[in-house]
Amino acid sequence: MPMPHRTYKQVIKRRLVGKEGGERTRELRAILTELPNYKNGPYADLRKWVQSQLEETRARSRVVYRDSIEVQREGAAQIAFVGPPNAGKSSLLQSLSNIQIKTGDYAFTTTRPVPALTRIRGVLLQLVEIPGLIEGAAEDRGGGRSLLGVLRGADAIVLCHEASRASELDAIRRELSAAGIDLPTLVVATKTDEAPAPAGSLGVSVLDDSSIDALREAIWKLTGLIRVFLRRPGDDEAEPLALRPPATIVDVARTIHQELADECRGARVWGPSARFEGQRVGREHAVADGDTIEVLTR
Ligand SMILES: Nc1nc2c(ncn2[C@@H]2O[C@H](COP(=O)(O)OP(=O)(O)OP(=O)(O)O)[C@@H](O)[C@H]2O)c(=O)[nH]1
Ligand SMILES: [Mg+2]
Repeated sequence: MPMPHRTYKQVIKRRLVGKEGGERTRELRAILTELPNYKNGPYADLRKWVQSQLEETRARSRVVYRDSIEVQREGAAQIAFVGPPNAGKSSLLQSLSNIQIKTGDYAFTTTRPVPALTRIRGVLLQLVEIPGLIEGAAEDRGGGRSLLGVLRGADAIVLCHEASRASELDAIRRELSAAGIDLPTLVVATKTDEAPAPAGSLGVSVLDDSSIDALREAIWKLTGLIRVFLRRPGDDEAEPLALRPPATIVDVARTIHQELADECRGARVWGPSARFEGQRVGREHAVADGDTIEVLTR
């Protein structure tokens, strides 16, 4: 004898409290099999309600997944900040950009990847803090696998450790290599106001502006990008464009617009790759860091 439908709905709601994702889906499915299968009336409505909950839960799982892990790429390169919990990653991101991130004197203040935009040498770069990677990440401990997935999409890694705790990087390096992640890497020793940086690490302290400037420069080198300056007719301000070498005139044009790349018939070049100032070159001319370029079209 089924219980009154109103009571039944209360019971169902109670069974769902605190359940999300797969757990909630399983519970909802179980409820569907238990519900009397009437075509009409309050029990049919109840069944419809449970089914709508099932749909909603599925949709929500997809959204939560995307919100928490994926990072929309922006800027000319993506640099991941990786390190043990409490190493000072959020504090560095904050010093390098102007975003406000939660920092804290305890482990796992940051629980999902946090992107921050910064401009280095006039080029927009994206920095991403990866929450403290722990041992076993490659076997998905602590949701490590999706974090490693974010890392895999990055262009370079800044490995952070507290100046007095360089050995904490060993476990992280093992996880990275177990996951087959092999990116250009800069090792940074943090909190050098408390302890000196060991050899092989770039020492930084958020209390020392010049160390942050040095970090900026090191990050720029790490990206491997070159800059060319774009000159437009009638415009004296040349804006920097970042390119991954080797790059040609037509690559320069393409970073501005595909149409410009199609119409480009060469360029005039001033700077390191030009034999003389204002040299007229073809589409396939290789550009160099520091060139100023005026793209010529038909
Ligand atoms: N003395 C000193 N303390 C610092 C420095 N950088 C960070 N800290 C402190 O170290 C603690 C951890 O800093 P966070 O930036 O939150 O570290 P995190 O690596 O992002 O930590 P999780 O996100 O929890 O993994 C905070 O109490 C910071 O104030 C520094 O250069 N010098
Ligand atoms: Mg953090």
